[in-house]
Amino acid sequence: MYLVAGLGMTGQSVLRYFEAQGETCLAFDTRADLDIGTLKNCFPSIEFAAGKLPSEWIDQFETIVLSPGIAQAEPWVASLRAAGKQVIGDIELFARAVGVPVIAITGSNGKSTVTTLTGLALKAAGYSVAVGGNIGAPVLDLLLDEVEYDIYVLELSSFQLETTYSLQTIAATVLNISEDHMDRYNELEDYIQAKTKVFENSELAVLPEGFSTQGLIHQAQIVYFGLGEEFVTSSQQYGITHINNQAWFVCGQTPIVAVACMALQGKHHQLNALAMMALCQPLNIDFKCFENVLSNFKGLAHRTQLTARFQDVDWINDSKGTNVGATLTAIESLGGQATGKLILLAGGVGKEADFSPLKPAMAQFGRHTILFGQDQQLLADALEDLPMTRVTTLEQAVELAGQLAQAGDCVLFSPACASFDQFKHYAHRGEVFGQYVQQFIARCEQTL
Ligand code: UMA
Ligand code: ADP
Repeated sequence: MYLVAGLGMTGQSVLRYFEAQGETCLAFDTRADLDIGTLKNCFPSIEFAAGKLPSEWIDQFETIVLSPGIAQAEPWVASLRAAGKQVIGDIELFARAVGVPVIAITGSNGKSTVTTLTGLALKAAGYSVAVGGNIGAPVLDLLLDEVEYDIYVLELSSFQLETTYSLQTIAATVLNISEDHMDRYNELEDYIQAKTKVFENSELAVLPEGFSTQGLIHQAQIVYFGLGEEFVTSSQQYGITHINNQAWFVCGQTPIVAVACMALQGKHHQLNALAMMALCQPLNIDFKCFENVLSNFKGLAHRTQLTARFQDVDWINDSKGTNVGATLTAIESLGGQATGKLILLAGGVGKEADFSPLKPAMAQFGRHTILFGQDQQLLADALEDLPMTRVTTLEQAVELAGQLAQAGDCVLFSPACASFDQFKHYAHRGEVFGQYVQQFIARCEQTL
């Protein structure tokens, strides 16, 4: 018997899957205040518990299906493991059941963008594609879909990979590594190890330029992607080369698509495009599919998205900037474009990050930083001596940004933190930001 631990999106998808398989399980969530009444109505044959794991359950299950939001280091999980219980995740259950090719994408930043681009390119090539995982749709729900998919494209977090053992992929990537989730990992090395698990049973490893292959011994094949000058020397490398004064995405000597066709701007998106093309290599799809997708894809919501342009000030929603690496990318790419300066709105749950890399970037491109939320003190310490103001709420931050912004400036909402102190999730935070911006603009227009 299984214990399904964690009853968020993942846990509930596991319950649906087990129900469909006729598999019995117990269901538990650590949050004592979780409304399990509704769940009991949906799954009348399953026993539920919230808060503390009932001790009489312990002899009844052999395997825990652990949600990604619960750390294996939690004392109750660690003691059950020590007592011989197996711990797996939803991706492991998926891996044991899936019968068609899988492409897996992880990394600190760009996962959702590359996952989406890859899914779109394969669809353009005529495949029936399921896209899911950390990006949103739990993988077991995809397995239960009535559609017979040809291929799955999965975004996987380090949390999901920690409890995955037998996923086989035709291609997998770790797009990049920068510090994240240091509240869950003792050292950066542990986070990297979780991420590189994605390569364990992969036929093709797609690696960023310079990525250490130490420990990656199982690959049949490795290809690299990168933007370094002179980087591309063989067909193992995806990069950019100038042909007749025009920049082209290439694989070795082979031109794939002109860089200028991309709707998305910024070097990070060029890397995302290269990773996507390399991941599709095993399918050998027509290059026109890449051109079609790259020229039409304008980016996902809450990722450096233009929310409003008012009085020559751009308001950018980068609520998905939930770690320092993402926010740094946003500052550098938007700071380079703006005719004025940046006003950065940041704060939330800091996940024990080192915020110091933000300081030189804000010193170069910033006019002011406005800090809100739980861990603003840590950000304030890291940005010491730069112009900044601390407020409590995002609403106050938006209001102040509006007062400080000058023509040509860009107000960048890229919190570098998780959202859970004041919002349901990053998407909720981004929507609320948009509402405050619209309210601010409406008030200004009334007084004009
Ligand atoms: N929680 C408890 N006790 C429990 C269960 C959960 O306190 O018993 C808390 C967790 O600590 C966490 C929250 O509840 O704060 C949600 O955890 P969960 O494991 O129930 O999460 P799900 O709703 O199943 O959503 C997860 C991913 N979330 C996490 O890994 C935290 C979603 O990614 C993913 O879309 C979904 O599975 C489907 O695969 C979100 C995320 O924030 C976008 N991911 C992190 C990130 O991208 O940085 C890893
Ligand atoms: P993830 O799913 O890994 O969080 P997203 O595609 O959702 O990644 O992008 C999140 C944020 O990370 C974006 O708003 C952008 O600022 C930044 N980003 C996107 N691609 C990259 C990349 N290749 N390198 C660094 N930062 C990136």
